[in-house]
Amino acid sequence: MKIGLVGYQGSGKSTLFHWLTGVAPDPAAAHTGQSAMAPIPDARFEPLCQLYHPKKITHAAIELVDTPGLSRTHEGNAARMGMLREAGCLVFVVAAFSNADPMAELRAFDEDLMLADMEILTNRIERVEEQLKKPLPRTEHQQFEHEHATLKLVLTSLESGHPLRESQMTEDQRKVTRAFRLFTEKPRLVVVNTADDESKPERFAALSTPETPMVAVPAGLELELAKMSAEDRAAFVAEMGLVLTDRDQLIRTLLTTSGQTTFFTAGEPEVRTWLMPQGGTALDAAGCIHTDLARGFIRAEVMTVGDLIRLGSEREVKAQHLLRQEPKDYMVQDDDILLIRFSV
Ligand SMILES: Nc1nc2c(ncn2[C@@H]2O[C@H](COP(=O)(O)OP(=O)(O)OP(=O)(O)O)[C@@H](O)[C@H]2O)c(=O)[nH]1
Ligand SMILES: [Mg+2]
Repeated sequence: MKIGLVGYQGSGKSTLFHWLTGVAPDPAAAHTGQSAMAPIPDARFEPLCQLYHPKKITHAAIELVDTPGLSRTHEGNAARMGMLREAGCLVFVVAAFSNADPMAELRAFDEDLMLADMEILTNRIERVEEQLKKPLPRTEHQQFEHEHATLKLVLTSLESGHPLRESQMTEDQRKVTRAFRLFTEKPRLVVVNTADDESKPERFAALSTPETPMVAVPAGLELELAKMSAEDRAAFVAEMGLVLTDRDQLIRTLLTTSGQTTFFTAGEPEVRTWLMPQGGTALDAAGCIHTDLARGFIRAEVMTVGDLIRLGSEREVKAQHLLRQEPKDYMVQDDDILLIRFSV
């Protein structure tokens, strides 16, 4: 899933992208957007590697997209919106440096996205209404009626300020809306890009809501610090009395906000995490590794990292009957180490 860094021009999206992925954005690609992967840090690798001494370590990675900034005057935004729609999760980057008003910026940006959604819905509703006037086979007519009712519902709720991700919709209704890739349906996180000398980042707390978490980061400063050698950085941080932002924590927040999670596979050849949607099954996990594993799935052998580290060896985990045999529909947990048994 693509996680889009979105916001108005100059809010610090490219700076944040550079810091999180370690990839410097190419200015020539600024108008089309560009993507890079950010490996997901995980403290559990270290004890696992001490057990397995693997030849190879592989971190699952989230995909971040540095999107072109929207214009505050709306000029040329239609084309940029199309790029933003491709993201499955939105990170609102809001400037809070050089006298910017982050609350006003966030409200205005959110409103721009809502208006764009409303326009799509209104246009589609008009088209469907035209169809409904025509003589159509019964099932087709019913389908249009269902679409019409659903889109009307969503539009009404948007107009009254209730975004789609907060509303209780049936799976049937979601099927209708999914095709439009509405902004209001995407999970989101707010990143407040603070000034280097911001002393009270907690004053931005009002920018978060229960369903939209907020993180305050001096992205420009963090990027500069990340470019320094570890020694210089430590000296600089001590001298200036800075508190570094936990980049690892932010990447993990992006992982969960985007509705994704990871699981482990472990052995002497490789210790590895894999990306999968939250709530995925053992069969989904097998498919993440290789389609052959899903096709020939027999069962998953599962132990937790916690048990393995505590007991010190796979043999001891087995002896304590903590190695489980799980079927296709087993719901994979974040601490699971999976071994997929399959036939070819
Ligand atoms: N003071 C300060 N300036 C910043 C910070 N982050 C970015 N800037 C400055 O803001 C300007 C824009 O930063 P970018 O990261 O390119 O912003 P952007 O959101 O990618 O901009 P567009 O791609 O044009 O939409 C640059 O001149 C940065 O130096 C920050 O944390 N503090
Ligand atoms: Mg940029």
